[in-house]
Amino acid sequence: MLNNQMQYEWELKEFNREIAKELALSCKLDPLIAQLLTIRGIDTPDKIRKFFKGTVADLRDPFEMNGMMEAVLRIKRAVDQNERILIYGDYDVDGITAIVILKRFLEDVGARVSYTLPNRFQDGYGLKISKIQKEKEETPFKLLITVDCGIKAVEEIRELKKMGVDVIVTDHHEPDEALPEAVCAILNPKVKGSGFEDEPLAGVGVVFKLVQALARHFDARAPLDFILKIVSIGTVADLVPLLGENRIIVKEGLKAIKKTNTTGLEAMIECCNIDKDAMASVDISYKIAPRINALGRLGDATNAIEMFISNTEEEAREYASYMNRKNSERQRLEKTLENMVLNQVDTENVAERRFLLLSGEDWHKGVIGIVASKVQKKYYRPVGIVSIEDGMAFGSIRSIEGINIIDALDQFKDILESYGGHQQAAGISLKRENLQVLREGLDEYLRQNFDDALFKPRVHIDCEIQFDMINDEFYKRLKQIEPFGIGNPQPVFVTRDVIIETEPELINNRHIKFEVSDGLNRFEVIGYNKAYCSDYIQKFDSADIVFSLEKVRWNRRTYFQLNLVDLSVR
Ligand SMILES: [Mn+2]
Repeated sequence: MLNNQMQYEWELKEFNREIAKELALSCKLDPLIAQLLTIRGIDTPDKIRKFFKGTVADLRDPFEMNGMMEAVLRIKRAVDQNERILIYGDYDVDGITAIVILKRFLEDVGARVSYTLPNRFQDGYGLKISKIQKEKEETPFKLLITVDCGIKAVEEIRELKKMGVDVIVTDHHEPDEALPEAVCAILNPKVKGSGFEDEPLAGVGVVFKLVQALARHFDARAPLDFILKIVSIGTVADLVPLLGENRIIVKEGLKAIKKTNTTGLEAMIECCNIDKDAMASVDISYKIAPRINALGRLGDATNAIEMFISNTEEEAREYASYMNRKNSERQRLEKTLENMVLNQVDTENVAERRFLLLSGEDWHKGVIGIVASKVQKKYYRPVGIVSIEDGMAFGSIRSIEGINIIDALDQFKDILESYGGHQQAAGISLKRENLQVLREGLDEYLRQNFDDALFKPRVHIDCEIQFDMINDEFYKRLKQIEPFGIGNPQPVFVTRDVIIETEPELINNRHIKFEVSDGLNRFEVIGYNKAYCSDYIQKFDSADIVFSLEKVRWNRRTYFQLNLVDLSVR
């Protein structure tokens, strides 16, 4: 268990001082901003220009992606010959938004197109032949385009070929050694030689490149504003690094959201209570994404697609409020499962284990992933939550920084029926009788191959600052490096030896609020979900404090607030 006093190991991020100094001079940057950028790998004048000034014009030529021309030509043929196209997607935000933009664009250029996506409970993740077969009987099609899935569907794609279906795979998941054969094209930045290995695009980002290429080839004007809005939502929700193309996409997408109205999106923003003019990437990750994902988690994600493409406000509002209801239902299910899981953890000797595997009969598969994340955060080690149904185990694993869970699962290929995903999050299925082997085996594997220090949660601190540096000018500069997300996190600061001016006040029994100062400058500190630190803080008069900075507007007053990350007494 973590001790209450210091939640994290503090680690001051390292950076090359010489480079930062040079950049500050040559690009006329505030030294602190130059430092933050160097830490984030934005360490040449060209990278800095693109970081601040990058626009759609700086996006790379989509035809540099391997397979792009083949994909475009096959789609062109389908449109010319009036063949029906089926888009096959996924039930998460990434998959949904990918369907939305591809469908919209293809329809605009006159294609006959329909879409389908698996049901988490009936079909599970990825290409499912039975689903496609049914679709084909209802509305025959010759070309299938996968979005946000398909890279591992070697068998299924072979089967489709036999059925006379041509396949274009667009995906961003880690490929196996064997790629699907006899496909028209594979678009996936993670495939060796893709030409886009250094761009960590989301599934919807890959589709965006395809749409860019199609627009050029068809000489059509893509509805760029609409597309960027949708792509930015999928990109932020899928937790890919917000650097390079992704940064441009999200920045421009957020700008477009503020500038113009899109029926479906307005309804979504309204039902999330988002202040549109101040909308930021965090609104997508904390408000929009969970609501859209709730649909897929509870069954049918089609409603989200229909919301995004709905034409009337009334219709869009109905979809949005349905989504809100589903989200509440999801929260309830999540809480119930979380309690069951934590009870099970209590019976374990957590400190002794490197891998936690919790399982139960018929646990709700839609929420096992979120609960796995929560348990991972609490105990800070890879966590698997598994639902057992008819002798089969279906699970979701969340890893920690520095441990690639896909590599780890590779060691257990023999006992896994299927597995896949990303370095930090994976899905698995296996026979129930093999659960114990995985549980002990993975624990042992992590013990053998990874340093103990990895299993201590750490906070990465960008730099030390003094309270007298915090002012409007400073804040304005910080805002310029938004949008924050993976790869470009919100800056975290440490200030040493501050005076704790007031006792922590509890808010809703979950959060705390208190004031600190350096003797001259006084600030309010808010500790979200840090009520448990209250007694500890009370005992001291001064401390080192780790925080991120926020400017809040409250009752016509604006002031700086320190969002507490951690605190330590000297
Ligand atoms: Mn994805």
